[in-house]
Amino acid sequence: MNRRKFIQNTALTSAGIAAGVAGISCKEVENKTQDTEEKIIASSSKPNYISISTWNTESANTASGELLAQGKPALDAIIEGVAVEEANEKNTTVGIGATPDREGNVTLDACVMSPDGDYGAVLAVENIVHVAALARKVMEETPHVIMASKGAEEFAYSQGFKKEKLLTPASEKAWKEWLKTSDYQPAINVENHDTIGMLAMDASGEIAGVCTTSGLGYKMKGRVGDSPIIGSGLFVDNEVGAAVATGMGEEVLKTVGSFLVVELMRNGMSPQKACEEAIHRIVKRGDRYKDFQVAYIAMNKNGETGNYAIHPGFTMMKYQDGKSENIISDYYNKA
Ligand code: SD4
Repeated sequence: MNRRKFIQNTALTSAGIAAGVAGISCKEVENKTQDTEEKIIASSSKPNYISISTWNTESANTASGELLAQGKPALDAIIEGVAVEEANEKNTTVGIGATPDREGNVTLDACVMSPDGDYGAVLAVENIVHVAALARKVMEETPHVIMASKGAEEFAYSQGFKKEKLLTPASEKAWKEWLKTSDYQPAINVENHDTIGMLAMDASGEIAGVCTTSGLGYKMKGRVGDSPIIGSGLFVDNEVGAAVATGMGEEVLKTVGSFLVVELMRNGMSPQKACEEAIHRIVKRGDRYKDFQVAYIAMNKNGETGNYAIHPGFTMMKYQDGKSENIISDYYNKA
């Protein structure tokens, strides 16, 4: 018996019994059966593979999605996917060309989590473009999970990473312009690009996640945000799902946001509801949310996804079964 037939027969039998008990007609039974069948099929329509990422990061997410389509593991797909934007000089929030700290140093943060629940991160690294790949090296080639600053940079060279100048003429010019006022007020949405958080489920159903960023533009020297911190910027539990954050890292850290989203999904919430609840945890801490943006994206083991932000302007890229779309996120601040 094929699956559709099985679902139909199962639904018919239960609906028939229910009709006998409730005293309703055969036609009504048939209609109810169709409803039930559609609901069962909808809830079990898991994508073959899926990649989602924060903001309008189409090139990175499509690169990941296409690798998944070729049957590549989720972990490889996301690292190669974000590498596309890390190498893009025009992207001012990741890799080469990223906005520096207020002293002109470009320092990058990244982390990765595997389907096995392993994790690796690098904090405040200079001169290395592909910090997501470096975080993977920390995870796979060292007994540690986090490496910071100079030590992480030296480890990168030992692994064959090249030394590169991350401050481009354009980012240097923008920094010098900023120095004229030195006004540190992170914009609610940094237009077009931002931290790239990416989650993927491969054809075997395995989930992995990554986050790569230069953090907040013109931050204090040494400042590290949520992005490379397990449970805050990113969390993956291959039995449940995964979540990743973007926006004001200080606020995500205080609520351990990505872990919270995954735990809410573990307790039965959809990815969408879980993202909404994690945002509510932030906004209920007081009116300060009016001045900063935070957004989450999430996926569960069934390939269902969710996204939610404090303010309008956030979008999520989704590549699923050969199709790429940019989804405009719902948000809390409708005032
Ligand atoms: C941070 N969460 O360093 C990052 C920055 C970011 O949108 O995502 N900005 O706080």
